[in-house]
Amino acid sequence: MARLALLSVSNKTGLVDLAKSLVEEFNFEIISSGGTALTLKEAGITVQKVSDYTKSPEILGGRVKTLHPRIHGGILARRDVPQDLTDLADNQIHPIDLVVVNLYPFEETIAKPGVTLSEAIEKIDIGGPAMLRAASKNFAHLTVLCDPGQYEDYLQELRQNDGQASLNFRQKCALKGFSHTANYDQAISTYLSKLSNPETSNPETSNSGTSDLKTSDTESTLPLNFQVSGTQIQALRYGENPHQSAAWYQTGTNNGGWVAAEKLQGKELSYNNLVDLEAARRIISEFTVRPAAAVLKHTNPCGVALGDSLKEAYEKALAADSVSAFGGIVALNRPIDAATATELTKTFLECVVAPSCEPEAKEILAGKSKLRVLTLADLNHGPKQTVKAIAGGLLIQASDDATVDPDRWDIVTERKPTDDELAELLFAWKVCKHVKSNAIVITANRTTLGIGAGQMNRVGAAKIALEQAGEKTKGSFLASDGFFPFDDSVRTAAEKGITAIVQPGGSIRDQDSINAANELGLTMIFTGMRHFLH
Ligand code: 93A
Repeated sequence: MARLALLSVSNKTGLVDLAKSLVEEFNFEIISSGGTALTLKEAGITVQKVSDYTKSPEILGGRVKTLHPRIHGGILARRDVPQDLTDLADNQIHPIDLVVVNLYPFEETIAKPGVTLSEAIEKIDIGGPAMLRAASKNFAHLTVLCDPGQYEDYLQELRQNDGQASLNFRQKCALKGFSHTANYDQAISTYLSKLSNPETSNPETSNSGTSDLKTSDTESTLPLNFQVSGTQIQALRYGENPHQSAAWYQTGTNNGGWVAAEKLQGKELSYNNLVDLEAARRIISEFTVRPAAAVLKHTNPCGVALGDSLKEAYEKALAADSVSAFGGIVALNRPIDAATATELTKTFLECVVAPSCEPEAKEILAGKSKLRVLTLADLNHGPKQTVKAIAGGLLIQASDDATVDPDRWDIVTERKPTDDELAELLFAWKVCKHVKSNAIVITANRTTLGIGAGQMNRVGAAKIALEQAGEKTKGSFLASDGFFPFDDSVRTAAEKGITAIVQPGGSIRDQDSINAANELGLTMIFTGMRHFLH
């Protein structure tokens, strides 16, 4: 038997031309579901109906057309696994070399005015995604096409490679296949979530005009199933400044994150509050083992500390830079207790967030009725992507949520850090990860002493951090979010009394910095991973 191609498409654009080339140029045999087979027959192309090939009629009004072991066995069989080939032979299944599927037009259907739920449900494709996913999974052995725009590229690929698609080409097609089914499922869940939550589908509060910022099927390996559901959670009084309008939108259909946070008291949340709270959530989620507190201003931490109790951690974080803490955002990684609540009420703060709040603490905080107090049970659950708008588009990247893993660190100096020094460097590095670049963080006793944030050169950041740490730099620790291009930073640090440094490494002059650290008796670590934050 010739090579087998399975064609089952709702959008029949380009179908006939593709099929012609497959048969005439590359000697494929074609099997197709009912409507596709009819189109091909009418164009004079030889095709076998899937129902004839499987000897199973299409049933349930078309709900079951291709869901059959002869189809899925042919797609999923590994051509290099003898048992798979035996299974194919025993069951009279032919391996399928090409799967061309595009799905029922679900989104087009629900966009029609007055569409009923049952009409929408009938446009949820089951067999198509099953084939797309199976074929994408088995890209090592076959090609999957889910978009008429790929047909010509595929034919060119065959022409250039003796009738075979290369592994690289097949892998790219598989990625597109999975992106396609992921976006498709996202559209269905968004639709159903709006139905089950009529409040959010209120035309007054939803903005369907700008909804569905779906990714195109990119070739990126990032998890880009990014989608704005078009549901407004809240109109905000204004944006970063009073002349900027702003609103808070929900992404996807999962109501987690800040949507699920409980606001116990305080003034309305502002745009800047939410931006700062998210930065606070990210930094506090680094610390789970000991009670931790972070005080932030304008998304940068101004004080971070660990303590034996939450109160102690907060007091240390506040004292780290009590001037900057005024009007700050506080994140805590333990339930707020009465003792901590009492301390919180002593300073003017914008917001406090913690996993929960004890009843007595609630009463104490209520004395500061304007203070926004939020509880967010799962502080560790962040978005998988970050988004920035640029002229004409959006930049989407995977979040910097790589776990800090000291086991992969490289101690580059003759003097090795003690366990306690290593723990302090880990603390400094975790804080530094959440400081705007260029970032320098100086710490001691699991407390920040000086933070240089957002400077245009590293020397400037170091200057600010050292100045802030003042006399306390003796025996302290330094973290830098980027490598040192020269040895001057190491020399200045040592002069001020810093004894240990953590930095990514990676400069062509790394050895100069290592030599300086050795000469001055410092211990230094290269993390091998940088954490720029812009
Ligand atoms: O109703 S389904 O979910 N059940 C199936 O078994 C099935 N197999 C293919 N939809 C199914 N399809 C879809 O039918 C394909 O994804 C494609 O969109 C469409 C093509 O049908 P036809 O060839 O009859 O026009």
